[in-house]
Amino acid sequence: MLNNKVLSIILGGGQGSRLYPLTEKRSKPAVPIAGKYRLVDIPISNCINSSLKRIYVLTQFNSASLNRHIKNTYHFSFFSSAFVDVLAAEQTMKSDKWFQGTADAVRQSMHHFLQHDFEYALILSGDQLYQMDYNEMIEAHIEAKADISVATYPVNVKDGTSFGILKTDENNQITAFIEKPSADVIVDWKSDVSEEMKQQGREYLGSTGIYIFNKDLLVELMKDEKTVDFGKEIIPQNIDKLKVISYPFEGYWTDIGNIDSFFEANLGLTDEIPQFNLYDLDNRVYTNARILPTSKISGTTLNKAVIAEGCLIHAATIERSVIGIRSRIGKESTVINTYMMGSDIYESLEDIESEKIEILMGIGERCFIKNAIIDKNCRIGDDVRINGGTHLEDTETDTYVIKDGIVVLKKDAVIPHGTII
Ligand code: ADQ
Ligand code: ADP
Repeated sequence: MLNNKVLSIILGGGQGSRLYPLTEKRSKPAVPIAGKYRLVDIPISNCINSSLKRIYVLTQFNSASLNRHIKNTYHFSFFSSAFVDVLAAEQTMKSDKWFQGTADAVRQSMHHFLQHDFEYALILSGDQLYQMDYNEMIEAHIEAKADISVATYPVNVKDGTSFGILKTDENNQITAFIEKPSADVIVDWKSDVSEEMKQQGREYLGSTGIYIFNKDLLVELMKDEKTVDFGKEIIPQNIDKLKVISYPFEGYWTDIGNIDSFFEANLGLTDEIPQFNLYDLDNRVYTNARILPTSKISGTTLNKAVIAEGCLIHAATIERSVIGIRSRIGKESTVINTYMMGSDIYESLEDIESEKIEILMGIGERCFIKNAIIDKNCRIGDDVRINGGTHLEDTETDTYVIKDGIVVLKKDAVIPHGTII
């Protein structure tokens, strides 16, 4: 049983600045995705589906919503050794600093890990969308008698500059590694990839940031307090000294660490056959079971719409959009290319009828919303027009941010009737 040998450590998020403003009021692992899940559900579900059930989530700051989510979602039998625990950066006598980087986060939590029996540490990122059976990677690691394994994924030249890029020998041993090479440097880092990958222009082997370390080695490496990051330091500094193996992964895998990739990964779920399969019952994605009523939709033309539970929809049209839990959308509104995260509560009928609430939670009537991310609990008035696109410049106001043409409404934002963005 690998579960007894493996401890899973999820790097839940540093500052989360690339996902700002979604991380303005919550820690990154708690960012809602796909209408009803949170980012952290992806790696945790992968662990559970791989029967690895001793899981730590490391995060820079501890938001109430993250703790609540983990506590409400992941219940294991009283008699099992399974757990999902959140470790937030702590200030101890030994360290008065927050996590400096990924390796530093692991170092600072080492005393928690060492309370468990394990032979391998599986280190995962918290901001990626993929389904992977980690057992296969662990078995490959054991078979190769590796010290460290890195899961790799072929990427194109444009994406390559935001990855660790590596080269391997015929035994998949990593012979060279460079963290986030610049555009002029990366061209020298091509690998001999399959014909299919070549045709897609994916000729560079990128690190997914998914690592396996032998425990004793990890303990040893963590003693050097000067090294704070896996991608920048630990991996490149050790490929000459240790057996560092590449585990090629060819399933669907995508980084969702910035607004653009987060947006595309969510909207990708509306494709006829999405690359990320939420409907595979052998590989479930777990989340908080909220026991919500069904969604009620009236007078709406739906095309490529993914709609979560508990919504009340009267829109005219919803196209290529993901509509999250408890969303309310008013009459004659049009929603295109949008990820609406939904709401935490319903407003009561009495409140709505008493007209005490000037702008109801959700989207009002006769709105037009395109190329937007609407965070939780936003109130969008009637006749609002949000037309995102690359014609808009990056900017920030109290209620929204525009990044790469995507209009991101901040959590709890109130957008007055008739606003045009
Ligand atoms: P990045 O994703 O840029 O590159 P980084 O920002 O260090 O690396 O984040 C890795 C993961 O750790 C993310 O999930 C992040 O949220 C989390 N994280 C970062 N700092 C943290 C901290 N102090 N505490 C807890 N969690 C933290 C890395 C590798 C590259 C690789 C890409 C693949 O360095 O080599 O190609 O991942 O996405
Ligand atoms: P996030 O923004 O990450 O979704 P929250 O801290 O708002 O995080 O947490 C969402 C959870 O908080 C929901 O599960 C909901 O039950 C609860 N919640 C939020 N606001 C309220 C409220 N006004 N009354 C009751 N519960 C709330």
